[in-house]
Amino acid sequence: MHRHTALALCLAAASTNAATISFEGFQDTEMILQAYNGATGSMGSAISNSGVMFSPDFQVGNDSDITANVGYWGDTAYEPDGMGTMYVLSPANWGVIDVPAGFTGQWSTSYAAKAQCRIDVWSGPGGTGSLLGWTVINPNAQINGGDPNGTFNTWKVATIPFSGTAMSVTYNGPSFDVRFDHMDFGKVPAPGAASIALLGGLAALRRKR
Ligand SMILES: [Ca+2]
Ligand SMILES: [Ca+2]
Ligand SMILES: [Ca+2]
Repeated sequence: MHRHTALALCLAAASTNAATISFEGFQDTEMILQAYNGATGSMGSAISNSGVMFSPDFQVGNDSDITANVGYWGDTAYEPDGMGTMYVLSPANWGVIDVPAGFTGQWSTSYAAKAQCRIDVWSGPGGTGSLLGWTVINPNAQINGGDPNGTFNTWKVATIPFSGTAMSVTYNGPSFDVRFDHMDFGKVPAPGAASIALLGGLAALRRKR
């Protein structure tokens, strides 16, 4: 098979049922709700039709340095993707993200945590079916400061790989104390991407010699 044809097929396969959520374009403290599912969040923001639905427990905070929204909700710095991030505001310390069309391979997110939470990936909607994968997110050192302010300013990536098809992701943990950004559903870093980087590296090495 021609190399370019193989690459194109590989990219097409990787994009099936995949979505990246960056939490940009919301009002401060807006519930995300159906904003990534062809409708709107609680304050009318419509983002995309990616087939991802958030229970009312999930809200967006915009970096207060940029939006002049004071406080707590946008108390972030060095966000990995824009200036909006997601937090949970849940009396039950629980929230669910549904993807009715399903996604495969892995779920991943950037996070800045001041408290521990657990994320589970389920085969059915609403946190039902088989538990396909899970991770515990632990606090990662948060220090004050950044761009120029923000006490959620140290970011890491959490990844849950799994087999089969997932239809929901649940959050178990406190309100406010974990911030999320750049959340990927079914986006696996393609072996092709690594190969291209490797080839680039080899080419650079050759040029140096
Ligand atoms: Ca920022
Ligand atoms: Ca900031
Ligand atoms: Ca963002």
